[in-house]
Amino acid sequence: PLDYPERLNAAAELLGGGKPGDLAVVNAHGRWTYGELDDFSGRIARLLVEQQGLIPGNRVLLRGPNGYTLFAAWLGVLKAGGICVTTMPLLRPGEIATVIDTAEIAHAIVDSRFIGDFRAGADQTRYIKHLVKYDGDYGKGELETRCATLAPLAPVDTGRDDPAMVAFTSGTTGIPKGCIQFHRDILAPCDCFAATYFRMGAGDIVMTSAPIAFTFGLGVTLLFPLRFGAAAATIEQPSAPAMMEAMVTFGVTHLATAPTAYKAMLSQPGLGEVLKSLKSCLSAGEHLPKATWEAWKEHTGLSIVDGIGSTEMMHIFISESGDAIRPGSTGRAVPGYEATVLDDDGKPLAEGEGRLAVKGPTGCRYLDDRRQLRYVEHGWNLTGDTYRKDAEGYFWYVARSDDMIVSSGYNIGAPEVENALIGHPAVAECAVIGVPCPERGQKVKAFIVAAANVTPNEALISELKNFVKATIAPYKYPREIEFVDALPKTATGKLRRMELRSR
Ligand code: 3SK
Repeated sequence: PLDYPERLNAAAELLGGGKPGDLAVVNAHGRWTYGELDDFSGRIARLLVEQQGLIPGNRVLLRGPNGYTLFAAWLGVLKAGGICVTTMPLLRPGEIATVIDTAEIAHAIVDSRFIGDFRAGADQTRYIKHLVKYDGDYGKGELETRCATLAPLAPVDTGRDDPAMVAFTSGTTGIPKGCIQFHRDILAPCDCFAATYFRMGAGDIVMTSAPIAFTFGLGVTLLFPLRFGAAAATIEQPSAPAMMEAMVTFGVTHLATAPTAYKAMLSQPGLGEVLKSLKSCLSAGEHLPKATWEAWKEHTGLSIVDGIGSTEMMHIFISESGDAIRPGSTGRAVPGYEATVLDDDGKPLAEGEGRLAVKGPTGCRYLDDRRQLRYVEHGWNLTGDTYRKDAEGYFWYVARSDDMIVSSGYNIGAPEVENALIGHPAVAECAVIGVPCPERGQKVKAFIVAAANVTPNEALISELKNFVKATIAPYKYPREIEFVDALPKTATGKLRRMELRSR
């Protein structure tokens, strides 16, 4: 399936996934077909080319919540031969300025509700020359008005190895890195991962909490539905109750969200209604605890497909589905990918614990960033995760490589303690770090967001410590527990462990 033709425009290819009259996007503001999405994206492409002088290879910044107009703009940029740089709606002016400077972006299409931070960021740089605003999916913004009299532009004849997008990843620390993805990289996750583990077709409706600025969200809500003729139901404020309400309204069949959302939905009323249409569940972005997988299975009968991906690799490269799932394991290498663990000398291990390394049809290409030299070694992409590979090729998450706590000579993976804690009903979310300790070098500390209606007190702290001791090796229990209202997270929902460490 990856033998793509040399001349390839991913937008044209994706829009060919459904019939013109088929539903492509639905939300609280309307319903749009493949034909309408094709037409509007073609007009946007013409606006960029004929009114703004965009030439192939120029970058276009997109900014707004998931919705029909943002999706049309994304496809329009690709049709015009441009390169999409979609920014997280939550980015602040300084971060927007870094993205504009790094990718040297002259064009921007921005939801007017997010214009303030954009302007403040753009004013710190000298690149932006053209800005068009739109008003969410209300359909009456400047973008729609300017496109109204334009004829759709036929997709530019791009090559499969031409850059189509730059996805910025801030990671959990550090300065953002831009990951360049070619037109073929946009199709690869559809044909490798989704075709195998998250299959969908005409009549199916997908929902996610992830914005398309995060390649996980891009894949599940735009690329996969279009590639396979399905539709996306979008929401702007994806809390667990809002997602559940929208899932019932739109008859969502496929859900892709983070482990914490699955856990949160379990304690919401109305899960039964959601299950009338839901048939497939995917989790990524964070390690999926075994306890959450099991609780979801018990309450819904559905097996969550877990997966690990990265912005550098474009999408998920280890996963498993159906009866082949081993709860607690992320799965095996996705068809088309090779995955292994490397020992301290960089040698692949047949089995055992080491640094996760992966190669396949997609891979890391940082935009002008020497950190490339650390991400790719001897052809392997090093994701920064420590995993254990078993004899049957299943990968078991241990920790981010820097999440290992060394206490009294014991190596303790922070996620292992988190997995234990999250199994307790009083815990809504938790994060574990190592803090300096004169006797042990480091000791395990847990930050906990209590479940609704739970009052943190000393008795609960003792109960949680005993619960962990009874669940995993007792030396791993958190010697210190602090209750917090919320955990610090990145825009893609990943825990900012560094921020907790520096508290
Ligand atoms: O965080 C992940 O696991 C992920 C999954 C899919 C695509 C991108 C990312 C970062």
